[in-house]
Amino acid sequence: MNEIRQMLNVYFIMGSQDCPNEKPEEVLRKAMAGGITCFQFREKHPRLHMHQAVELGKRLRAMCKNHSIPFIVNDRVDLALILEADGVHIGQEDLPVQEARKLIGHNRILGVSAKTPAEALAARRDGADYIGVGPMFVTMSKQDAGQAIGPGRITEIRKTVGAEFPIVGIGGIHPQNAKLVLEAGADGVAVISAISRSDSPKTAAQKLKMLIG
Ligand code: TZP
Ligand code: MG
Repeated sequence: MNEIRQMLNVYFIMGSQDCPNEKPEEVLRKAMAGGITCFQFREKHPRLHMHQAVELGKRLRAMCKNHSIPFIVNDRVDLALILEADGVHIGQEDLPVQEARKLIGHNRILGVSAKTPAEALAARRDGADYIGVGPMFVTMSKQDAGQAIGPGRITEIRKTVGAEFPIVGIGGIHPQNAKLVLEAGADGVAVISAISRSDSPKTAAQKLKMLIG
């Protein structure tokens, strides 16, 4: 449990759609130099074919392996298995948590998005290793993220699932507001644009890392 809570400290999420100026490999290289503790491959580019996603995923996966950074795949259990990922992260509209667990087994990490205490409890009951709660703030990186729910929701969910259960906040988080999410009870912050669209992905990651107590 503690290992997963640490892994969530600075959780960088990215796909080719999040990298307008540079290759994803280059952005990930810089983010790793800045000290990210976990990476999620979240490929949503409308024009990228699945076989291209596999090729990109293989390159990013290899980079994470070389740096001992856990590599998590968003949404797709098949892609996670193909890439020999360390885990998969699913939302409320994806596979049922128990079914995803059956497919990935017990040696891979399972993350689940939860917006409410009820969703958080169900995710924990059905086998999630951690939950992602958000959007904390307004986000430009996910069209259907819904309204910001604010760090207060983390405090509420923390009370419901207990002090030990791993929780990461997500959505509109950057170095200037991350402290609010951590103080609310999150073990870490998950970010896309704060790193991927930064002039210096490395500095952005470093700044987030410095906030972790
Ligand atoms: N899930 C909830 S908000 C979000 C996801 C994937 C997007 C987070 O991106 P950003 O750029 O850190 O706001
Ligand atoms: Mg999803």
